Amino acid sequence: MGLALLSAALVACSSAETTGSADSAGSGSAPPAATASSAGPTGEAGANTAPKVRFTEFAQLDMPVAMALREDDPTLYIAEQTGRLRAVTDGKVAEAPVVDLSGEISTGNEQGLLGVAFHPDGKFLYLNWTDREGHTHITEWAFAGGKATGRRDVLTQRQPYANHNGGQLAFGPDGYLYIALGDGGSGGDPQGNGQNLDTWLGKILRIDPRGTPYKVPRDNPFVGRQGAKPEIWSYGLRNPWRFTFDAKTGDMWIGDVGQNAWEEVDVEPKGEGGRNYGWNLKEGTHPFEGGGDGDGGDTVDPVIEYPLGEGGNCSVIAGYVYRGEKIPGLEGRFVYGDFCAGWVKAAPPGGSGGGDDLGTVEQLSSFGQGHDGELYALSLSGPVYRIEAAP
Ligand SMILES: [Ca+2]
Ligand SMILES: [Ca+2]
Repeated sequence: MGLALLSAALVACSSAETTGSADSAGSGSAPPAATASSAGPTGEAGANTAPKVRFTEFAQLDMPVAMALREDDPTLYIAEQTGRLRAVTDGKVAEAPVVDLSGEISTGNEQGLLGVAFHPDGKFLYLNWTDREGHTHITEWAFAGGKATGRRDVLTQRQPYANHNGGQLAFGPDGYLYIALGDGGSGGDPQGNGQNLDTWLGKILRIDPRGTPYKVPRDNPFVGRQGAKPEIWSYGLRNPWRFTFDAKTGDMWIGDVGQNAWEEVDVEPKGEGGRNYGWNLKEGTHPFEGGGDGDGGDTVDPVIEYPLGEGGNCSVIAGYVYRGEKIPGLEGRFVYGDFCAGWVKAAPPGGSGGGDDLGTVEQLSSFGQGHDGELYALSLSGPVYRIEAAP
């Protein structure tokens, strides 16, 4: 496996690495990239009112990018971009992978094994990955006794370019599988996929994956509309690498990676499908050059945006609204970060405003959420951290 290639950035990123966080044993010792938010109080929010937390490393993996849980199962299932799904129980990584796709994946910066989810019934496992030609597969395995068997392709999407493949898989509170697909790639969405309802690219899809090969929920927003794909849940997305559901409210939080200027976080009230998040008419709240004559006023603006490039920012990484009990000061706050700059922040409840700093994680790739609501942070460089209250 081409390690030099794989050690490159997950997403387009021209910036320097940052340090790991306080408890990240052995990570770099250089100071974090200078961002307004990398340490101490943020400029916009004044005093940092976030609770003090620490990032405690508890496992080391090979390019971890996604974490999933299974009902009534204490094991954490962590996807490695290099193609293996690993089981982590009590901080111990099982030697044998649950699934090994390492011989079948493509290995570009935004390719490989990208997402994992378990069906709410615990009996089926789903992975989102790109094959040797770069095309996206959503694949199912029957899961029992720690073993994945009965592999079945649920859905495939041809990819016109190597980048912007989305990646997230998550079951919503409605029991349906939501799938993130980027705009196909290149730059600026040259095919106009984000605004085209006749392609899955640049969308979040919603399906019932238990079917032949799957079923479209009858109440999907574009069912029956001519020229629109019925699997589409929401559109106008560039590269929604990660989205999550608020465990309490069911709202969806989407981190959509920006083009040249703005990184953004979108919030979707529970069950409100059919929304247009603007790309490529807009980037963040701003008109996108080359994206046409504006949005006609029917697009949904993000609740959080921050400038790309500034202070090493490159790609927003959506986390979770905190619903655990061990860090009361985080209750109801959306935890998210940036891949290159490495900062992790807690947005105020409801989202607006950038939020307060919690710390930094080198090459932050994703977040996870435990059965108890406590959060995890994954670093592409290997460590997986628990986010804990600082003593
Ligand atoms: Ca692509
Ligand atoms: Ca947008």
